[in-house]
Amino acid sequence: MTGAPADFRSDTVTRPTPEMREAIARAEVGDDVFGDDPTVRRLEELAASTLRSEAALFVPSGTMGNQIAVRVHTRPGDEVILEASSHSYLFEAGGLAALSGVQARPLTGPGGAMDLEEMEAAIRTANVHHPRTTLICVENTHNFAGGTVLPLAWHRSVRALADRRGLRVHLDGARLFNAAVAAGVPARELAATADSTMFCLSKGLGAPVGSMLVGSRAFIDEARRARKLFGGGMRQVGIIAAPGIVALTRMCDRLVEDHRRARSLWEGLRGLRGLRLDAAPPETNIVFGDVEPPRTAAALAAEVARRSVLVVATGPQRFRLVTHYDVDDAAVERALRAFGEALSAG
Ligand code: TLP
Repeated sequence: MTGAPADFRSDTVTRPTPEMREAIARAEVGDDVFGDDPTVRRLEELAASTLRSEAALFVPSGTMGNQIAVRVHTRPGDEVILEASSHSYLFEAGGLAALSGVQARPLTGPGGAMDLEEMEAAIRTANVHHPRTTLICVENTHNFAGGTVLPLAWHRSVRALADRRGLRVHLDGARLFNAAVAAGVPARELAATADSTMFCLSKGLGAPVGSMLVGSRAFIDEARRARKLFGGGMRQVGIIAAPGIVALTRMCDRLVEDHRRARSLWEGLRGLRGLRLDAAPPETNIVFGDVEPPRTAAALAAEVARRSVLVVATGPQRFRLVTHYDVDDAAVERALRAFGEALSAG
């Protein structure tokens, strides 16, 4: 690892573990569009049984998983309630409008947990002028709220509201297992509150590619069609499903280490003059901070990059660090040193 930068830009940057590379080499494959890839089938069964759902679908990315879910749950012209800083709203290239022809109704809430009363008030009434509200999208952990964990009780209240008003719920659980491990709640309990759940293999779980979409058999049958429509039907894809199986069976419990390291980063960074860190410590593996002007986050990121530490600027002052399998305690130390030097260097 000497010479390699300590890369805190995202937990998407992890390289496959030796065990994953071995699984890739050994994977049995077939044409998955024909349903012939035994490794993909194993992964889909594993994902479905882990979340106690009827069925699952392997998709190339979290973005595609979310967008397929929206496509299946809605019709063009519908309105989707979602959080104003959610990934589906901010970072999926306008997919809601472009791919499903729906409009977003963004709401806010502390830590990414939309207010239940506001949510209920936002549901459209039967009126020829109105779009139909058909879907609520929720995100846990919530990335841009700071990797926050949304409580199971909140998810259950969203479920109850959706049932009362005849809406569907999609859970963007890109980091579902981070939420589960941090809250001490089985991931299946969170997923049980949604009609569909997407989780990523390629983030904290360390797989090189891929996400899972999980739900009822009927939902997954439709999702499989939408995946084809979006160009995500893949062929001998067992070679990338195989590391996903390793990810799901071996990499969940160790996420507590990432959370511990994120906390160390937060503790170290908040002691540095010129930075403002959130008052509450990170609940999972994401740390956000602001650099005081006139410095900019981009300039700070460039300064620490010169010291072989990579972070992203997410706003003029705001920056983000994410811990993962490929950053150890020494990388955390290195990051703290790099920030300290960068801030004192003028
Ligand atoms: N998040 C990425 C960036 O796109 C911001 C990151 O580095 O955090 N849902 C959530 C909550 C996500 O954070 C992400 C990726 C996705 C969906 C999309 O997953 P991919 O990158 O597989 O399309």
